Amino acid sequence: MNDRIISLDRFIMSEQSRYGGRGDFSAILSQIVFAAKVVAAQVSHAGLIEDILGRTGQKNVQGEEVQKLDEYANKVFINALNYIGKVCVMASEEEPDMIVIPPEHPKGDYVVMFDPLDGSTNIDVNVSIGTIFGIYKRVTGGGDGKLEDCLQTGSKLFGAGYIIYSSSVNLVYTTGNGVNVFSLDPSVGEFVLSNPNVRIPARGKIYSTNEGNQPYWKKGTREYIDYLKSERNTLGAPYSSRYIGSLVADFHRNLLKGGIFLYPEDTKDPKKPTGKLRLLYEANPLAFVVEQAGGWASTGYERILDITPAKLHQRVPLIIGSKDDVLEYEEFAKKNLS
Ligand code: AHM
Ligand code: MG
Repeated sequence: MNDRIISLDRFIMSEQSRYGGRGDFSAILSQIVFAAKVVAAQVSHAGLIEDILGRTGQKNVQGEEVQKLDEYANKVFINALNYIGKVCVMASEEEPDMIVIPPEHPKGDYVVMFDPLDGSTNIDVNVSIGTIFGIYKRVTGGGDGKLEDCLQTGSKLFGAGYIIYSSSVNLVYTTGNGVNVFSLDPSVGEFVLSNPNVRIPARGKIYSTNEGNQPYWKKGTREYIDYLKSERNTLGAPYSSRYIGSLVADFHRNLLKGGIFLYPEDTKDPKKPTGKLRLLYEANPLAFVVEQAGGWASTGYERILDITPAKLHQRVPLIIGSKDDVLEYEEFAKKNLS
């Protein structure tokens, strides 16, 4: 075998020796990788399997229709992590409450937050979707994990990442020492390092937002997007617009090419005045990844990783990507406050 090919297992082992761990975190990551492969296999068959594709007719805790593949992915990740003795509690975007570890299994020192299948409204139309995860050390003593283990600020993340199910399957993760991208080689069923130590450009040429929400945006956001589309901006030329509508896919493109993603606060739905995306399962893990790659993530008013969560399914405005772009957005947003 070509010794320049670095498998994910080899990479995880070398990282473990760097931070002197006992292997608990590595075991969690290996289970996430296993679950990702199982989900990837189902995603690639989704168009073929009638009872997987499509809706269940039920609503999830966010009041949204649940897709069958969401439920499937949710179960796969729970079942991959709940018996290994390394996790004390989990929480998922698809579950109303914390996920307790069954009494027959030992409890560990880590807490896992995840969105099992983000962008799931795109499943039916064969657009990229993803899984997002964040991993914390527990703050409570021992035994079953508690709500306070789940409600930690993002700055306490021990590791975070995402998987993107697309023309190829990528796993992107960080343990606070840079960001690495792995690609699944389907011929051997293993992830191999494809983009080591990714750095996001300080400024991009792409903005990514659901512009259909413009009538509901605050003045600062409207002025910022108009500015990007003009020749008055820092580039001296209009930015390009790219919006897939799958956070993981929009984020991944901007991570590699540079750019800014915005899901700002809006007045469209009075029940969601602070935007759509969830702090624990979406914003925090991606904010940790982007900062590790040299980027920035903000609500427009404060750093995402500094927010103290008040509840499991808390939503936040999310402005994330190239650092200079996100900081420039903050100036527009803050000016609008006065
Ligand atoms: P989901 O977790 O229910 O899939 O919703 C999150 C998704 C993100 O992937 C994406 O950025 C956003 O919702 C798109 O929302 P909209 O359709 O309002 O533009
Ligand atoms: Mg989601």
